Amino acid sequence: MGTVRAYIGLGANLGDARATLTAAVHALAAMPGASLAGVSRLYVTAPVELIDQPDFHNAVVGLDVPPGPGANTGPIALLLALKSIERAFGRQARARYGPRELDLDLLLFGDERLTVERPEAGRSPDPAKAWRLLEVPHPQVHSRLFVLAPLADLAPDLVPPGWDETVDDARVRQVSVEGASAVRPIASWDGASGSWAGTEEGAAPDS
Ligand code: PH2
Ligand code: MG
Ligand code: MG
Repeated sequence: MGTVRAYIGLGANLGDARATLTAAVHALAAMPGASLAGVSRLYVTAPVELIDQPDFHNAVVGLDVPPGPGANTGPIALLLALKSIERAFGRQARARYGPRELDLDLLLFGDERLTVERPEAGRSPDPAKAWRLLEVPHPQVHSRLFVLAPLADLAPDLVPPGWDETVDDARVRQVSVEGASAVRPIASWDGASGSWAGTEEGAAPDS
């Protein structure tokens, strides 16, 4: 039946963010029917929108999933699965853009473009933002270096549906807006150990 390549944005800035994101990669890989297609480098990133909060750790995961739509397949089912992983990792309801234990955002779902009402279980626990629609591609991918940089590690030449440039061209443009120091790669994914290899001082040398 084939699969669809989805991209998931991972972020955390509370607790042991690196350990949380590592465990989240394993939780994504363990989803029924899903297989891990790639893991970006791990980045330490300056907070955007709400600046007065700790730095984030961010990464992007490529996941091959059944295309759907079925009872447990397709973009809505994937969104619900992401929300349930967030809850399993202790995600609490907090201010929009504020600190979080784990944020999993559905960035891209193959070539699909959709804008739909979120099913009940996919809504934010915060009533002030529960109305938000699910949009794929995620509307903020294009203007956030903390997403573009890790996404460009995996798919630099991809032109997401509705865009007129590649992921890497968008990344370069956004570097000129935010400055190169806004996102700092600190480690590369090591499939053999199932973790990012590298220290907070810098990424492991390419090998
Ligand atoms: N997430 C936000 C708001 N601001 N800043 C960075 N650097 N990384 C994030 O993941 C992030 C953010 C809301 O989801
Ligand atoms: Mg987010
Ligand atoms: Mg989110």
